[in-house]
Amino acid sequence: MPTIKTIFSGIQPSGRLNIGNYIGAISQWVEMQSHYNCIFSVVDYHAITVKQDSEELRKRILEVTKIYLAAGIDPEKSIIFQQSAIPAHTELAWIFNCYGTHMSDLNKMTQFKDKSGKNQESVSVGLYDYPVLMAADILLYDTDIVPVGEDQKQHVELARDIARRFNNEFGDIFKIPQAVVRQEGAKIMSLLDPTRKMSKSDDNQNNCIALLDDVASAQKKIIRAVTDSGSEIVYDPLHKPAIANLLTIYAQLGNRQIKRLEKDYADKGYGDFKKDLADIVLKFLTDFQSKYNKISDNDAREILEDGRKKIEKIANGKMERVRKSIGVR
Ligand code: ATP
Ligand code: LTN
Repeated sequence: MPTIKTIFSGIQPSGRLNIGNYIGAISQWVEMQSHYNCIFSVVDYHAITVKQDSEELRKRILEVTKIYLAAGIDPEKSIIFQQSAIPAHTELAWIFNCYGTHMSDLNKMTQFKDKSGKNQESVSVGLYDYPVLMAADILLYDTDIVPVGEDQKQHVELARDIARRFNNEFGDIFKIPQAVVRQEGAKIMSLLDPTRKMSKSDDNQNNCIALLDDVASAQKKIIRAVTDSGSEIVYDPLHKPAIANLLTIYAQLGNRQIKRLEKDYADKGYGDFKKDLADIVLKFLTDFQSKYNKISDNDAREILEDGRKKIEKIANGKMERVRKSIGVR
């Protein structure tokens, strides 16, 4: 019998989750959970690599959990847990800091460069070390596949390198994982600047449609989204990045093919197109939020606790092997 593959992924509770997180990551997870062993984490120790307000963070951890559930992650099929509830993640990250990771690896990470900007000397060491914690998350559970958006591919590549180096030194302890990125929608761009990723920690929330946005203001954001020169509605990311992005959002949230949309809008202008897209967004968010509002904070707490119980043994088993292999046991 072929063994069922393991999927691991996570989102940081660091801001208001948006349709980029949904399209690039969560919607893929929902499709995968019927075919694989799935583990989805609320990666709170990743969130604290940048300053968080503690009350806000506590609230966001439950919010992200409820978003997973509302999006269709089924706790009967998938394990949902909070990263900080399993101390093995940070312990393994420390060990990987010492074995398997080189300074030169982390110096190459584009997310660190983007997020630290001009303040490279004053940002937290945690932000720099962030990909090592991510490698620990993934490798702890013998993960085969990591479904993520485009921006995370480099981090999964590093997890592969760390696993290989560790295995070379200590024997066959970690499985080599693989990133899986959606063909369409792996990088949803900002509504006002289609050269930048839509990002939940963006200071200007007019760039993003949050999953919990008030639907009327979400519609307005679509109507105000920038467009490209010309008037044709065609998918051409190089020359028409704004329209390509809006077409992708339309296709993903409205369950249509981009080719079909191009035909449907062949004789229409940007105004009609954006008005229809605003309706698609309204329908999607209304439906999503009605599911979200039925889930209580207590439901979320219970699900995280169930997840912790289910996963603890696996993490501890792997850590025992790791501790023995490096000689601390
Ligand atoms: P932050 O701005 O706080 O770094 P983020 O919006 O980039 O947050 P993450 O928590 O880093 O979100 O990402 C969660 C998941 O969502 C990852 O798999 C990431 O690749 C995916 N993702 C994030 N933004 C987008 C986007 N604009 N398009 C597609 N996928 C995305
Ligand atoms: N770095 C990821 C979040 C994350 C993750 C993971 C994703 C932390 N650990 C393990 C997949 C697997 C991000 O999206 N910013």
